[in-house]
Amino acid sequence: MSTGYSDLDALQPRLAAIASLGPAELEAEEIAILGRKSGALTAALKRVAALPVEERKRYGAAVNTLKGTFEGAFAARRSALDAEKAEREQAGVDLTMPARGRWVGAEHPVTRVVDEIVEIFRGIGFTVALGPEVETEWYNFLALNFPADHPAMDMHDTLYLDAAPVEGEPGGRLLLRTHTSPVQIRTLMQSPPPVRVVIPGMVYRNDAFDPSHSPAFHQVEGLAVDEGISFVDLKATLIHFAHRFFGPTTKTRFRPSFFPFTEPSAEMDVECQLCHGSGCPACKGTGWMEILGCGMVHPAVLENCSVDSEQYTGWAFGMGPHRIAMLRYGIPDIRLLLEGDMRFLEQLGGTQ
Ligand code: 2NL
Repeated sequence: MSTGYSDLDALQPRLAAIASLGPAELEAEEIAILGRKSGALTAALKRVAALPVEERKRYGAAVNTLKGTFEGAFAARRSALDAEKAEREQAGVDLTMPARGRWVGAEHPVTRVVDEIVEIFRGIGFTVALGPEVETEWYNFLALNFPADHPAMDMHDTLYLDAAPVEGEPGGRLLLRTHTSPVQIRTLMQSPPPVRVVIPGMVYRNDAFDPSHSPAFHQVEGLAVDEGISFVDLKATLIHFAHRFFGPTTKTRFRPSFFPFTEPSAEMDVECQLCHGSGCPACKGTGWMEILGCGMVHPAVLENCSVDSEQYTGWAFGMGPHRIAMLRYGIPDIRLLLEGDMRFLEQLGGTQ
């Protein structure tokens, strides 16, 4: 309620706040308002003497009324706190007992692996690109130089949508992307070289669950296209990646392979992370573990994206972060990374 004096009205919010003060705050506030040396209302009372007689009466009365209200509020809060304290003591609550620890959560091991991979490539000038998970046959297969009768395009391997195809282009059937390569195709079509991108994301295949397969899994792909890029750039960059990710002395090797979208193609192995090369059940006695597929971008893929394959060359890679997390942490079954079982995740999680 207004007293008609702004210095007194300014104290109203503090009056209202008393009901939620703790014991120490209550004591400090009482001194700040009513204290004999420097209390706000004590100071107001001292000003009364300096006022003209008429004013003195009215202002003095207003100060005294407010003082009474504050005194009442302090007393009420004090007895409420006393009652709470007595209740706690009776209930046997020990406020000095340390609180129970809380598990605040942690990054999923696959998320951590994806982030680390992306950060290593960002550190050498790659940018990150993302794209749709529903794609057309053209972006997912045909632009990547898959022949129209390639078995990967079969319904047994790829999840097609039960929806009308995109009209007016060959390969308009809709599907769940089986790799993140269509995002590289979109990137190349949109921005002319030089291109250096990494693409993390979910991909889908018509696979049943088993220890090393899941119908939905993560992939990270990378692409570098520029003038004068050679297989030396591919090897140097991927070896740099392996040294940053697995440690600077990690041995690597490249084996010839085949993908429709690269020529030549290779698979890259790192020394087994469990036995470090001597041979164990995890690496089937070979001492090596495959971490990615890679190769020089096939000229037909560049031409499909309207990039002149006489002027430009490039290399690309693709890897499965689930697989890499399994190699790194010695996880025997991919399903452990997908089921969200806290007993498993807590062992790897640490706290955020
Ligand atoms: C693997 C193999 C690979 C690529 C992905 C790619 C993308 C474009 C052009 C050429 Cl646009 N290549 N990506 C290249 C080689 C291998 O993935 O085993 N992934 C898990």
